[in-house]
Amino acid sequence: MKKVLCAICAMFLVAISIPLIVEAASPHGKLATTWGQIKGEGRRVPAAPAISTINEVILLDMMDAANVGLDGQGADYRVATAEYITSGDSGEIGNTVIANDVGNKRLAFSDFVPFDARRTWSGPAGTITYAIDTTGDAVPFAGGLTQPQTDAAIVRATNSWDNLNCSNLPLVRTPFAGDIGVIVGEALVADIQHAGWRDLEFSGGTIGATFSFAFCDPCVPTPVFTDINNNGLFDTAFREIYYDPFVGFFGPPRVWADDGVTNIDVETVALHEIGHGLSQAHFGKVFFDKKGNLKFAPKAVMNAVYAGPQQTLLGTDNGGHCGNWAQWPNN
Ligand SMILES: [Ca+2]
Ligand SMILES: [Ca+2]
Ligand SMILES: [Ca+2]
Ligand SMILES: [Zn+2]
Repeated sequence: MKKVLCAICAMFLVAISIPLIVEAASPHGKLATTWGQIKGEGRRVPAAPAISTINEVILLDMMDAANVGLDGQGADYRVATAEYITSGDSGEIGNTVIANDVGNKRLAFSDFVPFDARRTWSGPAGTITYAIDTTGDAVPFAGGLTQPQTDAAIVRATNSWDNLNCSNLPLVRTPFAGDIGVIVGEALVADIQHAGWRDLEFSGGTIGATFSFAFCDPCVPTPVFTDINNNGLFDTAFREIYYDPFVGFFGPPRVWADDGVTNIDVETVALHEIGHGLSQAHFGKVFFDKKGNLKFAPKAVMNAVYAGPQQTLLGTDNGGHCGNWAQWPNN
């Protein structure tokens, strides 16, 4: 909770520093235009910008702050992208955002390199490790779930990916009792990290996000991300998953469930986020029809919007996973 309160402070800073963020974000043409007009009119408060824009400004600020911290530590990785998923009843659609200070934006997306010696938190060659925060962060503020229950739901979701026949990918848990979460200055112990429900507060309809960190060389003043296996993708260092604590932005505590019926279902969201952890992007067209009903083409766990419990992987989810991992670690 302490850190969520700190997040409040950080968000006030976001509000104050929005014009600066906007100028830094000039490659995001839409953002720059919107805020530039506001600035030109001398107004402090925008006239109802799209909620997704606010979601993304806040995500970008989290990423910038994390990267400033990593600069100070002399780390050889930086957060490069964040992918967020929204709840279907929010009327918003999730997206991917790219950190402001990513120098070589052309290679926006990243993937793990087999046998990458830089991933010292990874398992023996060919193993992808994961870790789940078991501190108080593992307990959502509402819904009554306990740490063992959220832990079990995340493990079930992990096993759904691990059990796909097309890949021989061992997903191995790293036991760790401390507070996990590099974005908030906590531990790095695995390739895929579940940081919990109490580290970051997302805005709008965002219910979860996965941050992708990639290796850089050099890392200062602007990170140049590496591609040591020349596959056209940044080399993933690790990925972190955060679950949203409050509806909207510090609204009522968000209710999380694990019965496979009640929203918001932990296993379903974990399944989606672990998909990102395993390098899958969002898939499928998602839109609202004229009556405001959510539509998918096709329906997939990797759709950018949560539409209720879906604890099994669907066709395109399997296809995407097999495309990424069938040859691992020989690719
Ligand atoms: Ca944590
Ligand atoms: Ca929220
Ligand atoms: Ca690469
Ligand atoms: Zn997503």
